[in-house]
Amino acid sequence: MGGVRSPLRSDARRARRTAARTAAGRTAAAPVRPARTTAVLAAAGVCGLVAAGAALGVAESAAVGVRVEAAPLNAVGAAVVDATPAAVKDWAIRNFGEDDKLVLKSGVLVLLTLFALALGALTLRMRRTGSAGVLAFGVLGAAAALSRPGLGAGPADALPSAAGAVVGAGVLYGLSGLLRPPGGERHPPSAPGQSDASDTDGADGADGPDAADESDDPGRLPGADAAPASPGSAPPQPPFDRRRFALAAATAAAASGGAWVLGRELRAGRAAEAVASRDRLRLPEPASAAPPVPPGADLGIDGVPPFLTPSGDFYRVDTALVVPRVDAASWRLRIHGDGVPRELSLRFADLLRRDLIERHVTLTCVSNEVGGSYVGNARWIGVPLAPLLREAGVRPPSRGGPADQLVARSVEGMTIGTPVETVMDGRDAMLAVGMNGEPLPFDHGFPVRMLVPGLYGYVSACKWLTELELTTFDAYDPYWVRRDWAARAPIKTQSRIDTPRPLATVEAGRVPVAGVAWAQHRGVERVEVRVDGGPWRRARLAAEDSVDTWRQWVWTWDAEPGSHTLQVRATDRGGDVQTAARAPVLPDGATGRHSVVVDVV
Ligand SMILES: Nc1nc2c(c(=O)[nH]1)N[C@H]1C(S)=C(S)[C@@H](COP(=O)(O)O)O[C@H]1N2
Ligand SMILES: [Mo]
Repeated sequence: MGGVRSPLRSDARRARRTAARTAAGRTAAAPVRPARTTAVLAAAGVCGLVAAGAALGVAESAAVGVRVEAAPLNAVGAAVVDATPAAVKDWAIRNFGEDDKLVLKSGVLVLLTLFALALGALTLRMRRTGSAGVLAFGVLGAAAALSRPGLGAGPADALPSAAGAVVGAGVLYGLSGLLRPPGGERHPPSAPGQSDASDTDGADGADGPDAADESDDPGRLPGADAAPASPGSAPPQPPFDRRRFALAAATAAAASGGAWVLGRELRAGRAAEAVASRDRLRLPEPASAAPPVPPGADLGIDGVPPFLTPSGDFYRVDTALVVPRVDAASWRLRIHGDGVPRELSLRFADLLRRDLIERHVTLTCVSNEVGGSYVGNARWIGVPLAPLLREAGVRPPSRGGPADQLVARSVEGMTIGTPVETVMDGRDAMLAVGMNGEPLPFDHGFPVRMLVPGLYGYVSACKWLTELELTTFDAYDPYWVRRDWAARAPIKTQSRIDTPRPLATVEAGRVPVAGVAWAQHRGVERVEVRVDGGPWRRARLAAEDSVDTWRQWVWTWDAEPGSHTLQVRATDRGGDVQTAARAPVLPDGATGRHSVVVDVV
């Protein structure tokens, strides 16, 4: 509570200085008021902060009884994420990368701190209005929680914010009541012409008439009125009973800290069940194992990522401010919708009893800039999706089925739409349960995520999956489509130079230029490199694992001194050459060619 004490102590010093000046015969009113005002203001700020902390602490532990997402910080953060225009979101992903969530949470906290300070200051003049302000924030938090009707969300999501706000408002009201002159004494009568509305207030915050409490008189703070009316009267009153205030503030802060910690602990306990369910899980042997990675698929060149991306290095893109911790034991998947004669409801164990496939698949994010890092290749184990849909009676549109869109829903309310035709066209679309030989990491969708080779993640790769609904593209726009991204988005043919790095300095002579290229489900046919806009040179391609995986490539450059621009392009099996035309990532993926400028010495 150092933040509480120091302003009070410095106030004591100021009061002494003021007293000395007063004794020296200076006019009291003008110089005294700012000093006391500062002390009272600081204490009022403390009131605001403690009240905000109490509100958050209570809300946090209340959220344990509802859902993590219903805790106000999470709810407001999520609502901000949802309301952020696609272009801004994309800018944030680009500039903050995987720290974007941290930046968002910090931003919300900073704003909240400022508002808390402001409300604290407001209570000095309008005690009830200030406290009511806390309630207004509760309404905001509740509205944010309710604005995300994810699965399992309901009116109860408003409760944590409401409970927090009521407690926070009470704390603010009570604490600010202590910012009045001590001893229950009435202030000395005001000099003529000075209206002194707060004089009618009881010193202990047992409020007098409303009009006094809601005084709008500018420049007049309750504590400041404790200044002696004239030199030579009674010794200067401290603006309020500091000890009492500090004790109350510290108690409230400690209690709300306790509530916060309790909430965290309870939540951790719940997460522990999910963690245990993951630890217990032994993935069955796949009925159809991935063909071994061909020798030569990994060129082993310094600076080029390995053919298989370790799960810990795999990029992560999602809107989840709290990574869902789903207990596999209580997980369910429901498959239903248009043209589903036999609805399915599956448990995790039901999935594992089916024939599993294991495949290498390269996943790419639509937000990946040309040359960007939102692409990774893993060995996935999962249940083939098309047979599951057929069991439910689903027919693709080409066979007369009424639904052309498969909407996947996650436990936290994400919706991702995929063409039914694509899912059932024979590719290895799956409900993945394993990644690189282990159960899915929580970050990547434990216990089950969808995966469809050849489609960007936002139209295929729903993590923390819990529902599959058959519908049409006409009838339903999933999450990202409502935010201006394309409804259909096959991955575009791309290539990237990983070495040399941009603006690297290299020695003249033979320099390996290398990287990766991808054209999922079509396959990479050719990669070419050129220097300073010269003729295209064919790079050596690493062995192909499958059309669904990226390929490394290398070209040996006879580098001459000077500044040079290297550029790369890939051609896919369909004969399409990666276009030079630049397109932004919105709405359906960036195009253009990656270039790197290097200095040769
Ligand atoms: N539940 C959920 N699933 C999601 C997302 C999300 O925000 N929430 N993002 C999608 C996007 S945009 C991508 S690119 C992939 C990323 O998967 P990864 O984080 O495992 O790499 O997940 C997809 N699945
Ligand atoms: Mo993505």
